[in-house]
Amino acid sequence: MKIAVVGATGMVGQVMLKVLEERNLPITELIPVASEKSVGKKVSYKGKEFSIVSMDTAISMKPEIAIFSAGGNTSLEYAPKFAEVGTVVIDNSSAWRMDPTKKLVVPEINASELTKEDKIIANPNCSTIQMVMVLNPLHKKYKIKRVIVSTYQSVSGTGKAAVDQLNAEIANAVNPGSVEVNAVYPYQIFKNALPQCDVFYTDDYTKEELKLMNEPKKIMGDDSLKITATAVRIPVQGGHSESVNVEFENEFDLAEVKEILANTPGVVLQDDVENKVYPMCFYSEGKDEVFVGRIRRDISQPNTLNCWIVADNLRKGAATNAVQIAEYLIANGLV
Ligand code: A2P
Ligand code: 11C
Repeated sequence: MKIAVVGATGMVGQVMLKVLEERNLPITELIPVASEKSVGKKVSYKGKEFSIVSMDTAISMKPEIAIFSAGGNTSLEYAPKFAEVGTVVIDNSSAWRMDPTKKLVVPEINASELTKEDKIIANPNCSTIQMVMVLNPLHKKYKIKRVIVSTYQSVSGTGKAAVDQLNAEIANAVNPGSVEVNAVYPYQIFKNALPQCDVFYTDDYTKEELKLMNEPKKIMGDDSLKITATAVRIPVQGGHSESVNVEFENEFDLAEVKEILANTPGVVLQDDVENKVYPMCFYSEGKDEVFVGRIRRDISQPNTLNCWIVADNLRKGAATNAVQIAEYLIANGLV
């Protein structure tokens, strides 16, 4: 199996290489791809060095699968070119997610929709993935009426430049003026919480909030879901956290909710307030699972609960989910 990783030098691309290695995919040839300026640079995989190649070289090598994380414009331009030579593209950008001709996949939820005809498959947004992993099993059992989500998102979701901004601001707090700050956010992020993730779009919602409001409907296959979101950037480096309020059509039993989540593959229940057990981004970093806790009734209205959902945004939120799609394609003979 020839697999190309497009954007192999980037934050998500680097994690993809790590996840591919850990999960031991049957790769006979790894093709790392990045922009022209990186051609010839080395990346490591399974203890060996691999040279970065250009897009055109990678296309000429006709990989069976190409996992993209190189930005939306790169995907729009190049994913169809890979598809034309028979490659199945798994794309981590937002470019194809809401295209009705493309599938938007979280393997635990809707991988069974995939067929041999799908040549460009979209990987959802990080904050969406962790939320639907928890919502989907509960929706099946109690039918969700409305969701109110507020996110607390790590700077790694914005990329390396944002991680550098946070670290520079921390260094300057200790030694003022010691490090140059190249700000990617409109304000300082250290000691701050920015109620803006990505750019403002329709009706004064940000692009990130609209992804949270629209992508779950497609993944869970239910347009009737009502979701409203507020996305906030906080000064943490790895792991997004979400406060989620869920109103159901039907009554639920709290113990049963916890049991359902404890038995959901890919979800880890961390819910024992007496012993101060609840999910935290600090501990989610480097893990592939989605963590859920603080599950409690919303006592202000019937059939409603609150919970706290945490995951590593670069892992299950991006690289791991994409690699799981590749695993599904391979296991089911779809490539
Ligand atoms: P490069 O390192 O050569 O710029 P991040 O999301 O961390 O910013 O990373 C983006 C990734 O996408 C990097 O690996 C980057 O490569 C790659 N990339 C950006 N533009 C292109 C392009 N036009 N063709 C191929 N790879 C690209
Ligand atoms: C963030 N969710 O944390 C974004 C990053 O659509 O894949 C990923 C953007 C996307 O800012």
